Amino acid sequence: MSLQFFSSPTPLASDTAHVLGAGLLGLQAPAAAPAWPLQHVRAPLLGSDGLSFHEAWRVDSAPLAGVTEGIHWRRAGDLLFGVIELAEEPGRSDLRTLSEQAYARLFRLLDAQALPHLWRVWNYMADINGSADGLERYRQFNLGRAEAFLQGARSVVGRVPAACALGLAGGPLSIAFLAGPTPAVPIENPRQVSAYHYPADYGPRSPTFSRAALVYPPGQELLFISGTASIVGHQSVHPGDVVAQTRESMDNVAVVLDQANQRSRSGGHALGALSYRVYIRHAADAPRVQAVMAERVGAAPVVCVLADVCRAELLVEVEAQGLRSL
Ligand code: 3EB
Repeated sequence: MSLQFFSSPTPLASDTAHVLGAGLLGLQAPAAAPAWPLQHVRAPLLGSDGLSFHEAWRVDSAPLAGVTEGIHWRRAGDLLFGVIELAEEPGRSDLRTLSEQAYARLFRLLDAQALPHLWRVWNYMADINGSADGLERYRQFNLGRAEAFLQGARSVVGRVPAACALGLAGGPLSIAFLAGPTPAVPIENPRQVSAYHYPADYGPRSPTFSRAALVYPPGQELLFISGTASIVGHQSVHPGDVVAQTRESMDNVAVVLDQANQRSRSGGHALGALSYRVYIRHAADAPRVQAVMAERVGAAPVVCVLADVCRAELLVEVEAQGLRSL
């Protein structure tokens, strides 16, 4: 069983039987409802000609598929990819409760599939910096997520998945995940306080993610670098300066990569051999962000999308992944 990652500005050629799951970035809706779990990130692409960008995880055996408690999933061997989208109904649901429900369902699925270990989670929600009942919506999300981790008998510190959490202009709470049979090897950043140890000034529950994770599909090593922003210690730095924030984010990515490579069993991942997704708060900043990215990662693929980072003063966030054989 081997896993492959494909990305392209055009729809992927239709070897549909072997798609484990996919992501679609851009405002354009998918042409037809796909047979595989798809996370549609409804955000404008920045600085590219196309309207959408397609990413897919492919496997070399036919996956099992199902829909369990609203989670669309596919499983190949011991790899499980799934997507859950929950709409917020005004007056009937709050983001904290919805987040808790989404993660509770997810953990029930993982337990039922006997693949208990979350490796990587992609979280998107509307109006992430908005407030409801006096609490920022991102902080409500953190409350619900942490409660579900605890309810699901998962640790909220240490062995936690790599993740990102971004705001979009609208749409449901959308959570995609990759899970497997073995624990992810969590990687932290010595320049940053671990997010799960952020002090209470950032919300009543700290975010539940690691700075990166090394995970092991059979014969392979997959590195996920979580959403990485201009944070040193626990503080946001370079407010208002998108170029300095992008450089600081990439300094953090480089340190996380170095930490991961100290534990790598594949010979190590190179900065220029990863695939990058960059979230930019203001569309007008895209050219300056892209110039810094080119300076730091050369010709490596970088997809930029318009999205809100989880602290109002943060203008940019970078995530990356790399796959190597063992
Ligand atoms: C940070 O370092 C920036 O809540 O899952 C990055 C990656 C961020 C993941 C999450 C949040 C999350 O705190 C924000």
